Amino acid sequence: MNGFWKNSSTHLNETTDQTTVTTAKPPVLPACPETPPDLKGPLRIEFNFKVNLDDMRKQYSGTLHEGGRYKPPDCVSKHKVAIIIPFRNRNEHLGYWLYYLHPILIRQQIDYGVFVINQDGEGIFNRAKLLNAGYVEVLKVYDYDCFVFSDVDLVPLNDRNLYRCFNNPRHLAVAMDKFNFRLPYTGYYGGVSSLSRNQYIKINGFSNTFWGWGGEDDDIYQRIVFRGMSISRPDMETGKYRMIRHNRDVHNEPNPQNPDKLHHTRMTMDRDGMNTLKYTVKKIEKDILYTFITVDIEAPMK
Ligand code: UD2
Ligand code: MN
Repeated sequence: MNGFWKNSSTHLNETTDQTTVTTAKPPVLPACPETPPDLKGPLRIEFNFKVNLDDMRKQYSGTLHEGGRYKPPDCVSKHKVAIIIPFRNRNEHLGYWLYYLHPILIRQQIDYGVFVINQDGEGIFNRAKLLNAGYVEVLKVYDYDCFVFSDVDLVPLNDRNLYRCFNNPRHLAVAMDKFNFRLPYTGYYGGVSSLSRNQYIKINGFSNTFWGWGGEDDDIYQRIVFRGMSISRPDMETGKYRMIRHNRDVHNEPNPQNPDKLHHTRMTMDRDGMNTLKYTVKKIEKDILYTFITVDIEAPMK
């Protein structure tokens, strides 16, 4: 038994001589308030220093549970959120992400875990397929009911941008510095988004077939619209983000076939998604700051 599980409803107190067994009820925690009380609003975010993960590990050892998981200590959160990050070879970005996001997520009083889904090998990158694999893997860990899908290089500039689920699929990264803090187009759904379990199931998850850079976010947008849902978004002030500057990675070139595939989403979405997902888990590493899951997604070579 450890502190992480202290929200569970009963535990047994046994005396040593076995004669009396009493059931002691732990103090009942109140529900967390709908609006977290300690949010700061606009934040200052910079990427001009080196993150020391070992310092962070020490700093968070009493707060986070192994695997990068957290529950508010004083109240019960109704938001069980898995944060899923598609990843390969971006350790520096992951450092900044962890540095800035853990304090924000803690202030937001959610019951969360951080899961980095690392693509194994040198094949072509596939962001959406990694997100699908992440969805399946996190449900083996805990009964998550909300999934936030985040690029590793995006940090919110306002902690009122809540990492939780809403009545419709949510697009969180609406005002990025790289797009001059504007939405590049109405159907833009890239960067950071959240879907509840039901919303994700309704759209058969994401496509597994968008290899390389581009289009997979537009495909997700279309799936949502074709299933009769609309997009929920924060206002443009709350939804500000900074993206860490970077070059295009190797093995993630724009794929000229991807834009054309968007004409077929309506026809193919029922046979390309969570019901056709195939991958193998190679390794699961639990750090205090995150769970790192390496998966083989059968990526073709360039
Ligand atoms: C944009 C979208 C992104 C996605 C992508 C098209 C923004 C801010 N984001 O990202 O959501 O739709 O276009 O596919 O507009 N990654 C790795 N290693 C790699 C390649 C990618 O970790 O080698 C991960 C990482 O989490 C990264 C994400 O995939 O942030 C998206 O790739 P990107 O950052 O290279 O592409 P970008 O910024 O154009
Ligand atoms: Mn990026």
